[in-house]
Amino acid sequence: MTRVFSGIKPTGHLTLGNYLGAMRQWAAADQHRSDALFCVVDLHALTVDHDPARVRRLSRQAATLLLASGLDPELCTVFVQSHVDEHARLSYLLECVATDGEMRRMIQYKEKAAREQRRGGSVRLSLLTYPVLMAADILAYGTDEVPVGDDQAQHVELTRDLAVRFNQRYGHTFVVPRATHPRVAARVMNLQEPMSKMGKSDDVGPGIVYLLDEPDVVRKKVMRAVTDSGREVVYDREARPGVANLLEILAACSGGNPEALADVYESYGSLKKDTAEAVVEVLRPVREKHKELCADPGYVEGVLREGAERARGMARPTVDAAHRAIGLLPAA
Ligand code: AQP
Repeated sequence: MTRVFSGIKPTGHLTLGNYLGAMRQWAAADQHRSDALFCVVDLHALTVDHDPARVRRLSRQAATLLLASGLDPELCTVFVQSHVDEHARLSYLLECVATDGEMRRMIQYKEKAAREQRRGGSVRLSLLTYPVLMAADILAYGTDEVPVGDDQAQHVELTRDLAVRFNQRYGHTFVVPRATHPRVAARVMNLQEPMSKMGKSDDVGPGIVYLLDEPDVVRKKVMRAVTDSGREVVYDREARPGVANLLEILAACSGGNPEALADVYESYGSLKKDTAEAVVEVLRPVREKHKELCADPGYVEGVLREGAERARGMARPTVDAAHRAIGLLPAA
């Protein structure tokens, strides 16, 4: 059976981008057709300036939202990365096959390092090595497929390179995984800055739709989305990024395709109105389920406890094999 692994970082409140680019597909498709693991990758949240209590809160909220979005612990494994030591163990071994140059070429590193400096902070070493930890997350489970948004494609490519290099140097140890992306909305853009990805820890808050935003807040954000100077509704990502973003969001929420939808609308106003309603409807069941789950925190804790136990059992044989292959003495 195909092994699928993916994760979500508790660096902020989860967004419509996280949902349309990743979570929705995990719940609707991946958990049903594969042996899948979904993880709150909390160690990755420590790579930038963070408040410990907030990370803990956001980790619990992210886990709850994964379940609210439809992940079923009977079908897949849901857990928190730091509860499974194998991730950090394998990360160090992979650091011994990765190079400094490779890390510095990562686009997300360049963007996030620049942002930390803009905010007056320093760049943590873990921000540079973050893609290696992500490779460890994936490789520890013998993963075949990594369903992610577009922005993670370069990191999955690096994971493949590290797996191949390790296998060539030390003998076959890792499955070489591949990334899969959704057909539409693989990169949802910020509604106020449609040339930038909608990211949960961005500075441009009004351009970000959060999964737990009230319906009226969602409507307001979509109705105020920046559009382009033209008047006609056309789907052109380069020349009309604002309108293209709305068409993609509408297509992802209503099941159409962005080019065909462009022909249906004669004004930006009606496109925004329908997009706002479509987003409100897509998020409604998630918000409702989230509320239900919050009333039963013991259930979520139990899912995470069992998930971590299962994940540990799956990761340990591969990480032990890597430990031996690279030249370390097995513990007696
Ligand atoms: N805007 C997006 N459009 C489509 N997919 C997206 N994803 C994130 N943003 C978009 C996908 O969501 C999954 C989880 O992402 P993540 O939380 O691990 O980290 P990220 O990609 O760095 O997401 P953010 O929201 O931009 O976080 P910050 O601001 O902290 O860096 C991934 O599959 C991702 O592709």
